[in-house]
Amino acid sequence: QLKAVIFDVDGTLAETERDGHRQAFNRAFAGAGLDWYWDEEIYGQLLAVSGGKERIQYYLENFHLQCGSAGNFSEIIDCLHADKTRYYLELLKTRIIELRPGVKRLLGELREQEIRLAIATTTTAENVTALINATLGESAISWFDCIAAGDMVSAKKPAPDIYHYCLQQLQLEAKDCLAIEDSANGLLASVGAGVTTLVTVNAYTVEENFTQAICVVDQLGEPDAPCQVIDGSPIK
Ligand code: XBP
Ligand code: MG
Repeated sequence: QLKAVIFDVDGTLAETERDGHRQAFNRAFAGAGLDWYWDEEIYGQLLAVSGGKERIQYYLENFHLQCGSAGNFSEIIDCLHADKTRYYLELLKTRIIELRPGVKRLLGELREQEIRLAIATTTTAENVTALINATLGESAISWFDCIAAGDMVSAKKPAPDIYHYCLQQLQLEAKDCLAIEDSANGLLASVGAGVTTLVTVNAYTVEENFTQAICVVDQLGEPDAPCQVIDGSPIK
């Protein structure tokens, strides 16, 4: 019997990447006097690297250090990422980022059935809280028994660590849970921890490989706009 549903955040609860995280990264770069700019296309490629700090590191090494050694940029990256988080939190206050279809409905139905809720995400806990507050109200964060986020583990998705951590916090076994993810990296993480996973794709992830998912849908669905089940084979 299902005891808990573990939700990813970015791309699953809400479309936070293109007009949220991406914009915040660009503001942090501009604020630091860097001429870096992540357009939608580059950002789509960079999403293959989960974790904002890891994404900046990858960009630096692959787009700016063609002939030199990577060196140790961790302090600069930490600073840029802290600025980026600040801008993202500001963005959530000023711009309305809505939950994806079916998310609020599903959370309510799971609560009614006393199925526990949890979060397993690569982004920071403060970003999760701000998104939940902005979309569901300040009391909604208490609906979640565990917020497993960001640097609580050292290896981010696609590593399974954040799911292992979440299961440990919930004191549940993988077989008692269902994960909901939007990306191949997320799916690798959840399946890697042995958690059966439903995938709800979005524009950035629709062509990825989801063959390990139990089911792939275009969105979580509302009674008047049901979800479509789609093929999760990679399009390349
Ligand atoms: C989300 C991410 C995050 C966000 C940015 O992946 O990869 O890096 O893009 O957040 P998932 P931070 O949905 O699989 O958790 O900059 O806070 O890392
Ligand atoms: Mg995601």
